[in-house]
Amino acid sequence: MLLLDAGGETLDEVMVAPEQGGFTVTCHGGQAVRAALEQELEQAGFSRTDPWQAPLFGAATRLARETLRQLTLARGARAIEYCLWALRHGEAALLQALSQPAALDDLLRRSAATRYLFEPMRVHLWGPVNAGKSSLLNALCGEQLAQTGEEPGLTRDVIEGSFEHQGWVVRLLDNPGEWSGGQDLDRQALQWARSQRQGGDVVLHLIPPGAAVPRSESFVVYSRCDEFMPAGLPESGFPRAVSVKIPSTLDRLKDALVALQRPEVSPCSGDAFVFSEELRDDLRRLAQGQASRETLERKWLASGE
Ligand SMILES: Nc1nc2c(ncn2[C@@H]2O[C@H](COP(=O)(O)OP(=O)(O)O)[C@@H](O)[C@H]2O)c(=O)[nH]1
Ligand SMILES: [Mg+2]
Repeated sequence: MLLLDAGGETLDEVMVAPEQGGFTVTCHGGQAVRAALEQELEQAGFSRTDPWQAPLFGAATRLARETLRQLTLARGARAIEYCLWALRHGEAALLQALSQPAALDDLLRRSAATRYLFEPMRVHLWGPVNAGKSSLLNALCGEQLAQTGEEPGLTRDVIEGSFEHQGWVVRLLDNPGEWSGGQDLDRQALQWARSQRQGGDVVLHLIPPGAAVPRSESFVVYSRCDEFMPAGLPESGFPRAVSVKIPSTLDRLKDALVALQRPEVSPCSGDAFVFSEELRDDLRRLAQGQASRETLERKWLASGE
């Protein structure tokens, strides 16, 4: 979590660690920084367990505790912004949700997108050897993570990287290429990568110039498009064309990937504030008439110790 001054400059990085019955918040700086942080936390409904010495804050409600726990898992600017919003407004948003059980299904559906804030989307790069998978991983992540080159079999491991775009973190997994040559080791590597692919959220199938498009792949990316640019592609979404030599194509691909996480759901508007699995279950039960509003209010919104 970053602590900013009124002008938006970063003052300090604040660490939050869960503790028994509350949270320890650690920051650098002097009395003024500490006082400002304490004021923020108190406004958000937290109180110090020992006003004189201990720096331990006890959360006012179960919802606030969940939110702070979630803050420690947040990846990327959007996730952090979202948790800070929920610290201030989550209780009001939950109260409103509880008073409208008919609208709960809709809220829960929108809230599913928040999963990617805390567990970034896993995107597998797939396709024939020399499609440019490893080069694309390196270019998107801005780091030399994987070896690249024309010799087939250079990538034998699943290599992981990540990037942040529009505040969302995306995890990328580079895979060995599909080819009929190679040794046992290459075949085993490919088989292992295939099994790993099941655990991903999205598979991008890279099609180099001249290669055929496999039928079942939904996210087709024409790679090395500086060599050959296919005609008739849509402005946004998939299929798209990409080249590591044309930065704008990399940015548009990042846009398309982030769009898959449904960021049109604005987490900081009360649109989708439900990130706890347990709270989701409780709200589902309320929508189905299996739980009462009072029980949920007591559980999530009552002031704790
Ligand atoms: N012109 C061009 N060459 C590329 C591009 N991406 C990769 N390459 C080249 O294609 C070859 C294979 O790239 P690599 O990333 O190792 O492919 P992989 O086998 O799919 O991982 C290398 O010589 C790269 O330099 C691209 O966008 N444009
Ligand atoms: Mg490779």
